[in-house]
Amino acid sequence: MMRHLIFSLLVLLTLTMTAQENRLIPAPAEWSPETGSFNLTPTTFLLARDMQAFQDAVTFRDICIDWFDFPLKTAIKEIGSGPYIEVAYDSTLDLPDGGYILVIAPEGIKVTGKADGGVFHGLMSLLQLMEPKPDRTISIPCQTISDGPRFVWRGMHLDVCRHFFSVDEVKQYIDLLALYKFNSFHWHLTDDQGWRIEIKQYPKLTEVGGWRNGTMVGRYSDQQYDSIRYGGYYTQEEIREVVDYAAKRHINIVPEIEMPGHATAALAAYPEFSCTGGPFEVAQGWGVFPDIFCPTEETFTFLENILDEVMALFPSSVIHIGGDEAPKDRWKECAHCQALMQREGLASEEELQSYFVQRIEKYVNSKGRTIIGWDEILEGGLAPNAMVMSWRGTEGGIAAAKDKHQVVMSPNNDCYFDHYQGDPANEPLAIGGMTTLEDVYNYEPVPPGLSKEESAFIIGAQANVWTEYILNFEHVEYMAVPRMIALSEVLWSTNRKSNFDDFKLRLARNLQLLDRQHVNYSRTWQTQ
Ligand code: TNX
Repeated sequence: MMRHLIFSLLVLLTLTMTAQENRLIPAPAEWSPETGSFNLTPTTFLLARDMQAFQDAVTFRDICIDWFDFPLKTAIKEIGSGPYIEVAYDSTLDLPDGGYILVIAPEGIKVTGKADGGVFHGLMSLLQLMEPKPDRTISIPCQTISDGPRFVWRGMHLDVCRHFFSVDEVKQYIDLLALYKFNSFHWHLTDDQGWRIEIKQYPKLTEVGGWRNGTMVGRYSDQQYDSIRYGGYYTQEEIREVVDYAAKRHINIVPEIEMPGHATAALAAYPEFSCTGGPFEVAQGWGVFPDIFCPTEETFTFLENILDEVMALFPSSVIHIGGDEAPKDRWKECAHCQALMQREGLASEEELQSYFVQRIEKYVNSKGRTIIGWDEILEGGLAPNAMVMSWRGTEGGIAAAKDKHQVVMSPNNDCYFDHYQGDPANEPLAIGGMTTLEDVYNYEPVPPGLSKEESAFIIGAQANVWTEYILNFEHVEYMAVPRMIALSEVLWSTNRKSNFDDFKLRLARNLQLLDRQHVNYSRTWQTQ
């Protein structure tokens, strides 16, 4: 009887131990739990062995204050006596770039990271393991983790045009990306319904293009509008602040400036860059609009000047130029466009779009950057060095990879977080579709039918949060979380077992972290 009891107790103890330890998402490549725990106290030093690691240490200290109201002392020095967390860069680690080794022992913690992001990713794992106690110390279970990412592009997107989100809210979004080891934030800054980035040479882009005189409310089919002036934009100073905030979290921001379509807000401000001359109003409803940039020399100069300011603000090696959903009606009726097509020997308006994108690509390349565009940029011929974001399914991505172009997969079936995540009868109004947590978890970014060499051009994936039907930041959180947590495992983990039940167990524990930050995540998956 006694033996039975001891055995049961042991089983219970092991279970609670694994329960405590096994809440890391994305799942690490290798981990071994050990007995005991490290206790973080206000006298624990966070020691960096080099300047790069010191920057990560300082960011981690800030995050610990934010999350746990816990002040860690930070310094660049060798280990002395007393408990410590030590962080160091090590380019010789036998791990993929961004990988790390995290050793948690009763006497101290060591995080060694490879290349850009390694130490920080290790610290984010550490953060997920931190368990605050009532006496204001923090307990961390002993273990060793050796980890590194599967894909180099682990992205999340946010549309701030259809609805606008403040600098603070964008930072909160970036915090979530950081916690789950995303490294790319695609900031969708311009669209028909609003231009959201200050451009000094063209102040009307935000003065006029940043505001609309009403917004579609409710279902698209109802065609109802309010008449409330709505808008906002980020100053260049605010943009720099966000870029810096993200960089400290090893997240690159890819800005998107839409062309030639989704340009109504820009054309409302500067109608001279359209084919008809306007006038136009910033769009109040959703959808695809016929007035797009006209491919005149003046338009190219305008766009190049804008891109100059954008590239000065964003260090990203990749600049998103949109390229999607550009109806060709205006170009078909435009004498300038038709003459240009004749002169350049272009057989169709699709080829004219390709000419447009190639000119922009040449300009962006001349500044040492690469363009990425939605898969429509394949139509009429892909620009020579362009990367492709495949959203209308996987075909565009497959074609681009076969053509030796780098591809970020973002197919709408699996990666559109504006879709419903559960029965529409119980969910807030969404654009449509159905992408459950399980769909995201089981998503495989490398499509079948590619050879090994071709597959290497699929550099990762990204989920998109379009905000036509997402009115505030709490709703962004509801749509993005926990689906983005599932995607993080798809993108990071090399040993994903595709065991959704196991993922759900870890997720339940992991979400306790987000309760602390009052993140408005969805619980729909709990009833599926
Ligand atoms: C298509 S995805 C769009 C967006 C919409 C989205 C809604 C893409 C490149 N274009 O403009 O917001 O669908 O799901």
